[in-house]
Amino acid sequence: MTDLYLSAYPALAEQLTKQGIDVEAVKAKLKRQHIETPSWGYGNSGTRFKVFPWPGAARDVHEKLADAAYIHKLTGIAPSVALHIPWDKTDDWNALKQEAASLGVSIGAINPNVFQDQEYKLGSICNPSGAIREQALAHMIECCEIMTKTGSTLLSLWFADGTNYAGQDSVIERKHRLEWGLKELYKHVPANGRMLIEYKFFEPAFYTTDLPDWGTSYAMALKCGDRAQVLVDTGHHPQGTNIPSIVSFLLDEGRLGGFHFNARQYADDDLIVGTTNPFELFVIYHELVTAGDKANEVAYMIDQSHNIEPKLEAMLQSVLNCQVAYAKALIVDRPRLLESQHGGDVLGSHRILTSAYDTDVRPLLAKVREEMGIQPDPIAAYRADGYAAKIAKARGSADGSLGGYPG
Ligand code: AFD
Ligand code: MN
Ligand code: MN
Repeated sequence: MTDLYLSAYPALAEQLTKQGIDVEAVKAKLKRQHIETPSWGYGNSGTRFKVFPWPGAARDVHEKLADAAYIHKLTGIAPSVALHIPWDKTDDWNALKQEAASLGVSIGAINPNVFQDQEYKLGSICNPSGAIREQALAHMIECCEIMTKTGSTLLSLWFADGTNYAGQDSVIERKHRLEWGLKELYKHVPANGRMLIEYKFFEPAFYTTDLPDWGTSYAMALKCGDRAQVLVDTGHHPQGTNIPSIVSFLLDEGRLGGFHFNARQYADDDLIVGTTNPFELFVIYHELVTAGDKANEVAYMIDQSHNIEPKLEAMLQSVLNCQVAYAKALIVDRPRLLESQHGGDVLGSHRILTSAYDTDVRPLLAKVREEMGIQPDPIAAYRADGYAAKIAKARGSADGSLGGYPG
């Protein structure tokens, strides 16, 4: 297949050039793509019902870094790894930073965990107890210190806060507590760092959620300051929500901080990126490319926990699906699209977009990888080499979740 894709490249390049696309510029952009993988995607995790131990799943932060480095080696575009605290806590952050660098990756977003301790049963910074709110804040401030020690520039916040029953707590008071907590925390974010506020419309709370949607995250970000932005997790919306339009609004306002990519069919399913929603993923990337420089700082992160599928292959596929979507977005004929839009041509405009989506970009990506000095077909390379078998043998099947989402 690899040869087939590479040999199809000249014809594709010629066709794109005829359409006015600067193929060399497209390739240069593809080589600079950066998708961050999550440490928690490499450890065991499960559903609410069961953790199925995966042979070779990473058992500690060192093994997670090694696996992330392996995905980067195969793809060339996954050079950083997000950490979850305290799951990935270590005594020596400098040593961990060096260890990552020696593996060819860097430490990406720091994710505080204010949902797993017993105290957080009624929430973290929105908890009715002032002492628990302070405890949550102190943990997140510690995460800001970890950012400085690891060289991370992103604090990525997600709260499990909400209520299950009408009248359970004062929604207004919870809003005030949220605002207090975020503003206090913002003071501690390193000067070169950003604070990303994630939202999710339900779960684990089922009646109200304190940060249910992008509008709430956006409003909170405005109250905090310029370096507070919204994080869009593609799995966190009600059915039918138009995510690309949220993306374009936030981009234009300078408040799109980053993504947690995954796919969902029903709720927050955390499936491989682009498996249920390839067109949506493409349109998201189209909005990003269209926004030009306004998208420069956006952080592209994967947020998935694979429970029944091979973890490394699933992560690899996710990175590759982002690459395909980006490549297709880069070959949209934007000048012609704009002209068509201004002329009010409804279907003509739509077709200009779908014509890029319908293009088989696999030859282009094979060429890009060849030029980057990596295997043109990363899935074939993964299946042919012995890394997964080697770690399965060395690590075995551990019990429990070990730094991932428990069942
Ligand atoms: C939870 C949330 C969310 C968040 C993650 C971070 O659903 O996706 O990003 O925790 O800890 O899974
Ligand atoms: Mn997420
Ligand atoms: Mn989620």
